[in-house]
Amino acid sequence: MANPQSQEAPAEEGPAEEALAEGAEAPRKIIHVDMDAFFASVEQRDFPELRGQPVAVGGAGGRGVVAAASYEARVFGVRSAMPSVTAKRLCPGLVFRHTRFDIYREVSMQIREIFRRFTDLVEPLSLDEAYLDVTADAAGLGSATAIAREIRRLIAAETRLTASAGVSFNKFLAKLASDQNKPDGLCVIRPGKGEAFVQSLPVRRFHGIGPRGAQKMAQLGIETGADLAAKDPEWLRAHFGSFGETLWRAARGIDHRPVRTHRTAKSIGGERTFFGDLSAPEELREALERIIGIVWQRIADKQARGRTLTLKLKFADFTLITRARTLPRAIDGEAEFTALARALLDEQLPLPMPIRLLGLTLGALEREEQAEPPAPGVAASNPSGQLALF
Ligand code: DCP
Ligand code: MG
Repeated sequence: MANPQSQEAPAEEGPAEEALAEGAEAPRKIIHVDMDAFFASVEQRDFPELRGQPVAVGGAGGRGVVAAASYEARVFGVRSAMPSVTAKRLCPGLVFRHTRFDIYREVSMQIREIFRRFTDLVEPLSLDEAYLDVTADAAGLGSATAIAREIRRLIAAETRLTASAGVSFNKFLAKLASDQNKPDGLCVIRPGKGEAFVQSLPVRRFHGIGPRGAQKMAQLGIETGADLAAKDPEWLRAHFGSFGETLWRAARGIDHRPVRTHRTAKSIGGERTFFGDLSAPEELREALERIIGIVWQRIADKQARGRTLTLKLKFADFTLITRARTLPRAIDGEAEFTALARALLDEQLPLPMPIRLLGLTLGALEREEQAEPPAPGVAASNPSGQLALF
């Protein structure tokens, strides 16, 4: 990121207040499934000469970055988002492949179809991962763990790729669990064990806390979930604003967010909190472009269509404004979405004061099944319907 003072905070998406009151709902059974070294594994599957080799998928050129690294490449320290030149230096034998998005999308559809054999409550996070609410156990397998085992078996059989799965009673823990025994792993965090599990982990493992977020936390003396749990809510709010509440809950393994399908979502959005406030127009525009990328990816993943685009700005003094534009029809593709988002921001410039948060939400979504009653486990009265990243 250009300005080290405005590093992305542990980005939050959707208001923390969205969470329902503790104990308001019956316990859920959630599975998080995440494909192993996804793009790289697809390449190794389709090109047998790549098997056992350190493989990076992405741009090999001067400014290219690694999108995915095979586990053989990770031994050398090669990672996603690393400049390809760095990767090549770490691993001189690294084989680069170009991305083949059409194939990855195909596999993504295949795994989603497998998920839907077990539940309608599937929330894809990206091409290679999804949350499933299997509380209802529609297939009658008896436990969420049994369902996760069966899903992993079917993915291996039908795609010849491996996936890791995490099973727990909320999304936050299920996602941590899927990462725990990667690759080709399964991890179950049972009720009563969430808090201890979270507290044993470094905070950089938490979804929503990126490398820079972790760095900022380290400067504040927070390395692990236990360090985070030791901080009181006021301290967290003082340092992280409204995200502090989410952190407080995360440190205790608490997460009330329901699994949201595209049918149950009323809006799709994303927002970013900055550690340093932003004010320069070029910084703001750069930050907006990143949010556009993240939010559009989510919209595309869910194949959602909507008419209203809302820009959200939180100023340094915590005042919040939203500015929306509604079209008579659904926003038509990424280019129109991007143009509308840029126009909404440009209309606000110059800002009266720096901002600490920038967000975009697509609302007035077209419903796939208009008359569908709320799905089990989804709060019908939830006012926001926003997805949450963390
Ligand atoms: N991806 C990307 N750019 C990134 C991160 C990921 O293009 N910065 C793509 C390539 C990955 C896919 O998304 O293969 C899935 O991302 P994951 O974070 O799940 O990473 P992998 O599936 O590659 O590895 P892991 O086994 O850790 O899940
Ligand atoms: Mg993955």
